[in-house]
Amino acid sequence: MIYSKKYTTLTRDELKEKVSQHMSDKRFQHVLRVEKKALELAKRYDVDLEKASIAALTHDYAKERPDEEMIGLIKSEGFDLDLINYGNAIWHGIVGSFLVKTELGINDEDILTAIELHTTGACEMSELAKVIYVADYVEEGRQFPVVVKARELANDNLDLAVSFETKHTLLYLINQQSRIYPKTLETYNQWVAQ
Ligand code: DGI
Ligand code: FE
Ligand code: FE
Repeated sequence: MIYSKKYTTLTRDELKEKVSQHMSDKRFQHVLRVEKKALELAKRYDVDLEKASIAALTHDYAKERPDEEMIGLIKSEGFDLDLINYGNAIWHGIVGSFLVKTELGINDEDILTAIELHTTGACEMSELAKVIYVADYVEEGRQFPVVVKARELANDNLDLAVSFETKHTLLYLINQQSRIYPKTLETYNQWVAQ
């Protein structure tokens, strides 16, 4: 894909190169599969393809940052201090969106919000945010049992795919006795609860 330069001065190859420098090859391959799926969903649901590509390539940009660096940013940049009670699973989207802006120079709010929400979802999500949230869950490398159903829903109805993913992520987290971030619960109440 040829970028228009509206959202980043980098070419797609330059952006890929910068992202790959911050993660293992295994995770970078996941990022490329998320981009592939995000582009497929963006075409189907009439979302800007360039924004989908950029958001997908950068969504896990901060996934391998040291915890100390992330905690430092939470404190110095005025993020909700409750975040410190969680881990990188929750930080990498929220703080990651800040790093994508400051280190990669991407300023588009829709892209940054899609990165920010990609793990927890939110009550209100743009179509781009839904595409990234769902593409991350159903990309071809994912293997958990319910992914087959999630892929079907992603193909048929983006909102039903968001709801299904939210429900099954929460079920998974409860089974693991993980701490639930309040925004994850808000997403559940909005998208799943009767
Ligand atoms: O970064 P990825 O592994 O590609 O995927 P992700 O960003 O969607 O999710 C990262 C992890 O975060 C995943 O194992 C699910 C988990 N997660 C989602 N919501 C919550 C959560 N973990 C905790 N502890 N609490 C949550 O509310
Ligand atoms: Fe992630
Ligand atoms: Fe991911």
